[in-house]
Amino acid sequence: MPAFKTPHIPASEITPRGVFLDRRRFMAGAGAIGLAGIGGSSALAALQAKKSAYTVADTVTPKEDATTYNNFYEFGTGKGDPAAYSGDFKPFPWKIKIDGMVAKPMEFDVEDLMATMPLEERVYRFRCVEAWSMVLPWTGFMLSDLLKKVEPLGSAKYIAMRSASRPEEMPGVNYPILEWPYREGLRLDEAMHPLTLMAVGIYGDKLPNQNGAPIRLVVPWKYGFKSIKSIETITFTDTQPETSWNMAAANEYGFYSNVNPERDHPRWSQASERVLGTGGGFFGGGARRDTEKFNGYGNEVASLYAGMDLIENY
Ligand SMILES: Nc1nc2c(c(=O)[nH]1)N[C@H]1C(S)=C(S)[C@@H](COP(=O)(O)O)O[C@H]1N2
Ligand SMILES: [Mo]
Repeated sequence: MPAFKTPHIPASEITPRGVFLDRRRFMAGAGAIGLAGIGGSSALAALQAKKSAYTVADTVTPKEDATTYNNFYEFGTGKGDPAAYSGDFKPFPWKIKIDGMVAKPMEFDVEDLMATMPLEERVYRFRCVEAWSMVLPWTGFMLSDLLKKVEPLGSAKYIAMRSASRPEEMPGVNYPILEWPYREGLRLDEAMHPLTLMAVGIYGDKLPNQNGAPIRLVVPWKYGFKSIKSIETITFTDTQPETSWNMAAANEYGFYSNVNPERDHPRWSQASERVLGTGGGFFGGGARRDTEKFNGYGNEVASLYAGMDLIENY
């Protein structure tokens, strides 16, 4: 990636909410994201985002790879299926409903959110549990900024999220591959963490259907399956929510699913990963790199798990 000058970022944006950032890593990448903007598409005007200090210096994965090699089982289990079979999916108009243990249950129109929420562009590392990884420029807002609007009750401890399930538009949900609708959850402190992003775009443009249009979660220190796509409902609860992958194979996929090179998947090592779009090779090929604990975000999130056994709580 060519070297670009790092843009001036006001001090107020460098440590949002007083959270400590590894500036060496995050700042070095802040310039690179300008690249997506310069070559940007016309839809960029619809997604006005400021550059975020929550940006890693890693080389961004080519768009071609990130939009054609996907997991989105509602459209099939093959890596090429989501791009091939999501053409009938209609991401707009879209409502997202937030309810459960809150003072003000609300429903939001996603195009309104795109126009009114403080959008940021953030380059994040993303690590799939299948031991491949990528680096994507997301456009989105902090989930905490949305959750605060519904005034969560003090008794709420988790959020449960559900994707759309539309047999007419999503061929995969006609087969019992997973529990539909796809469901995921987070502990409330994880959900409120400033790194937890609600994404509405990638590469400066709206999300392609295969990447979770029109709105999906991104939790960069957890395995990719926690980052639920095409979200319809968020429900506050006081009990740990069920998750589709845990229901499918509880000994393989836990609730926390923090990236952890020390805890192998029962069927493969998690010590290293294939970086999509690097090192030549074929469809989905890529050079290997060592996997970092919390996917490299330990400075920001390790304190959430102080005192927890992360081998037991996988
Ligand atoms: N609704 C839904 N969300 C999902 C999935 C899915 O099958 N259905 N797959 C997950 C997995 S395993 C990964 S690795 C990421 C892939 O996101 P990407 O297409 O942006 O790479 O989406 C996650 N979110
Ligand atoms: Mo994944």
